[in-house]
Amino acid sequence: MNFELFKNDGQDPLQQLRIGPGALCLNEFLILDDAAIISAVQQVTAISPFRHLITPGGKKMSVAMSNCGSLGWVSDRAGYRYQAQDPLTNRAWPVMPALLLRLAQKAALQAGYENFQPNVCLINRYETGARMGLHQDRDERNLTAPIVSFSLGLPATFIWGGLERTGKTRRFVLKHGDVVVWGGPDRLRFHGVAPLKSGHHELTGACRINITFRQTGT
Ligand code: MD3
Ligand code: FE
Repeated sequence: MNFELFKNDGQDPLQQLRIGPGALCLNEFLILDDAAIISAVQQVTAISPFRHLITPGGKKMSVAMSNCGSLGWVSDRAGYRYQAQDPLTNRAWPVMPALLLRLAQKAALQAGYENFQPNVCLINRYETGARMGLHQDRDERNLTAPIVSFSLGLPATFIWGGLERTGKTRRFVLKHGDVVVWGGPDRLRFHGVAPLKSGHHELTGACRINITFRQTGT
């Protein structure tokens, strides 16, 4: 990640950057496990394939999604929600691969969150031009738990706003191997992702993969 206001000067041996009171970026945290993470994603999406969900407003999302864990995030004309069944297969979502759970918990711990037990793992695939408009993540019942996000493949410009939609935004780049842990007062910030620029990454090809780990009730 490259956050222009807080450039990492390389002096922090943990390569971590505080971007807000409750948000910490762990640069290249995933580098040693990147290939294993991508193969875990492929195992999940062989069972629950990537698909473009429909928003409640009837638009097809440009980001393709899948989930693993006991609940998955879905959207359709009826709204956004977490559910135990994949609507595409009518079966349970695949089990969260142990490697993904372990790395998400390790990152949360490093950011100071001791008992992170994510039951949702949302996997987003961005192809060229795919974007995510400014939104808040508030479908989770437990807003005290952080969200942990993994970025893999092509870089993306992340847009970080305030607690109101109209607030000032900042932009920074999320790169391959970066993890961001968002909690506390930063948990309800508006955020989005600018349209993905075309490119090639040796592990993911023309895509960016973002994985978010969440803890929620039903
Ligand atoms: C800041 N995904 O899936 S991850 C999402 O890169 C989502 O695919 C983006 O926003 C992506 O909902 C951003 C980073 C992230 C996730 C959750 C947050 C940042 C957040 C919740 C609160 C504040
Ligand atoms: Fe989000």
